[in-house]
Amino acid sequence: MKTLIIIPTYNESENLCPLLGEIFSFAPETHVLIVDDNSPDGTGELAEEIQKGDARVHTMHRAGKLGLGTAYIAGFKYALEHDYEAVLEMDADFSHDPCYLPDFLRAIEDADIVVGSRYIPGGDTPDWPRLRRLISGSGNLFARFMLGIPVRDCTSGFRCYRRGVLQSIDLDAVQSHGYAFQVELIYQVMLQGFKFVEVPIVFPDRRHGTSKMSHKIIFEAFAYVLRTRLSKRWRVPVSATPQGASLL
Ligand SMILES: Nc1nc2c(ncn2[C@@H]2O[C@H](COP(=O)(O)OP(=O)(O)OP(=O)(O)O)[C@@H](O)[C@H]2O)c(=O)[nH]1
Ligand SMILES: [Mg+2]
Repeated sequence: MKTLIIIPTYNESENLCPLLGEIFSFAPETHVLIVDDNSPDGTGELAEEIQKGDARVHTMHRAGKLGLGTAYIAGFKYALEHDYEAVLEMDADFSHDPCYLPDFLRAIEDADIVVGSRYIPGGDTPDWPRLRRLISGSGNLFARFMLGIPVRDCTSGFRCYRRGVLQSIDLDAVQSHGYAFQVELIYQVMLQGFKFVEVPIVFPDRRHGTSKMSHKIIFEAFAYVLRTRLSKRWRVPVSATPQGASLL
């Protein structure tokens, strides 16, 4: 399956080269799109340099820090325009370990969406302090039970979608930017009854650089879940039942 891995970057210059090296060692056939938001540390220029020497690498430059959600939307549109059949989302900081790529590529053969999950047997967040585990774990439960999402890690940003899944979503209508983006997207996808699979991932802390996570991002996710649940248009996703439809 022709696959594109979208990597949004903001100040990831130390991670980029080793990350691409590992990605291509585990998944040599895939292509990568780096969506850089004019990183002050030169990540965009570095991506451009790498692209010159490797036809599998593509770069997209945006004017400034416009957020993770819009970076993914821009990447999805690129993937659809360039006829990719499967599209992966992945962070640049090694929290999403490229060693799992073969699992994703295998699983997408029999599913519409593959989610890398920290909350199924085999998944873990070994480096997180108790408070971070509590925030992420309870945020996940809150989103799942309020909206009726059957996926156990619905804030995970390590995912693979079949092209038809992305085509089924009105990408211009997606509003969220941070973790809420992942929740909004999986809710939209589940509403349509696509077949999903979760594969376990161990999620270590980033290797280099600093986190862009903020209280604002956590609040956005909380507000999205509440707003959606209270909206007249809220309904239980079809995929919550075993009869969920599928592209397959
Ligand atoms: N293009 C773009 N990329 C971003 C933006 N914000 C974050 N990123 C990238 O999105 C990925 C995830 O961001 P992180 O800062 O690692 O956020 P996180 O993984 O939720 O938080 P940590 O676990 O603390 O690392 C990384 O590859 C970042 O470089 C943005 O505004 N624009
Ligand atoms: Mg990270």
